[in-house]
Amino acid sequence: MTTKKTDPDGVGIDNGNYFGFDFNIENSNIVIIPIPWDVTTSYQKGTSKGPESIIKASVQLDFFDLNVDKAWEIGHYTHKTPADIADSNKVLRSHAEKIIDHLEKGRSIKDTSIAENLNIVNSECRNINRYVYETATHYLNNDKLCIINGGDHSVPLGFIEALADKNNSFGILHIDAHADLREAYEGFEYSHASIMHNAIKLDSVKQITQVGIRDLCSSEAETIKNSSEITCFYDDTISEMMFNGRNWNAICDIIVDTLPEKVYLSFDIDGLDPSLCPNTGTPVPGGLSFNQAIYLIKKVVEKGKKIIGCDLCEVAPGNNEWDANVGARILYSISNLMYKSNIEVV
Ligand SMILES: [Mn+2]
Repeated sequence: MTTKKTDPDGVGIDNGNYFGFDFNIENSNIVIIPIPWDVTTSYQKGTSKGPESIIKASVQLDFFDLNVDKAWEIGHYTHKTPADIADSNKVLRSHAEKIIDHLEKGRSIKDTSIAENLNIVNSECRNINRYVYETATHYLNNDKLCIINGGDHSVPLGFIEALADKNNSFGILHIDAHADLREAYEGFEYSHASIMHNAIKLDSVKQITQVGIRDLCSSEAETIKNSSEITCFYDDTISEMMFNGRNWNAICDIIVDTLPEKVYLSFDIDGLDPSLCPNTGTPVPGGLSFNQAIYLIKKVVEKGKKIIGCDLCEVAPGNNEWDANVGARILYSISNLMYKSNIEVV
C-alpha cells in the first residue's frame, strides 16, 4: 500500500498521528504537540477535544500544498502527550465551573468559598504551562520546529516562554477575535483571555501585532492604545479599509511591516469567520476568511520573516467534522509555511 508519506495522493492512515504520517522524530522537521486542555474556557466548552478531532480529520486531507514544495516530505511528527492531561482537565473543569458560576451570580472572586477551587485551578494551570515549556524546550534543543495544538488559548504560553529563552528578540502575529490582554480573567492566572498580557511581559517579545480583533473590554482597548509594543488591526478597521478600496494585499503589507524578523504565529481559530469554526469556545461574527488568513501568513514568509513557532487553538468539534476539517487544513498550511520560512532565510 502506498502511504501519504511517500505519495501525497496515497491513502491516509488513521494511526493516531496528525495527517496519518508515520515519521519518527529523527526524520522529522516539525513536531506538533497536542494539548487537550480547556480548563478556563468561559463559554462553550469542547476545545480540549480539538487536537483529537483535528488528528482524525487530518487524515482525509490531500497533502499536495500549492505553497510549499513536497510538503508531505517535510516530516511532521506527533508528540505523544500523556493521557493524564486530558483526565486532569476534566476534573479541573468542574472546579473552574464552580468559580465561573459563583461569578456569574454577581459574587466576588475574593470570597473564601471559592478560594480553594481557585488555588487548585491556578496551580494545575501552572503545571500544564511548565509541561508545555519543558516539552517544547526539549524539541527546540534538538533543532525541531514546534506547533502547539490546543486546547484553549492559555496553553501556548509555556511554548512562547521556551522560545523567549532561545531568541532574544521576536514578534507575535496574533490572529484572534479577542485581544487576550486581560490581567487575570475570572481570577485565572493562566486564562485563555490573558495570554497576550502574559506574553508581552517577556523581555524577548518586542512586538505583538493583532489581526481580526472584534470583541474586547475597555481596559484592553486602553492597553492597546497606550502600548508602543502592541499594534492592533481591528476587524472593523480592516473592513473599513477594504470598503474604501484598499485591497487585502496592501493591508497585509502594512500588517507584516509591523513585525520584526522573527515571528511567532498565534492562531486562535475564532479569528476566522465563525462559519469556519461554529463550535469554538467564544465565536464572534465578522473575522477573516480562510484565504485571507493563509494569504497573510504567506506574505510573512514572502517578506523574508522567519516563523520560529506557531500555535493553533480553540478548535472544538461539533456534531460533524467541519470545525476539525478547517482546523486540520490551517494546521497543515501554517506548519508547511513555517518550515518554508526557515529554509529560505539565511
Ligand atoms: Mn479568541
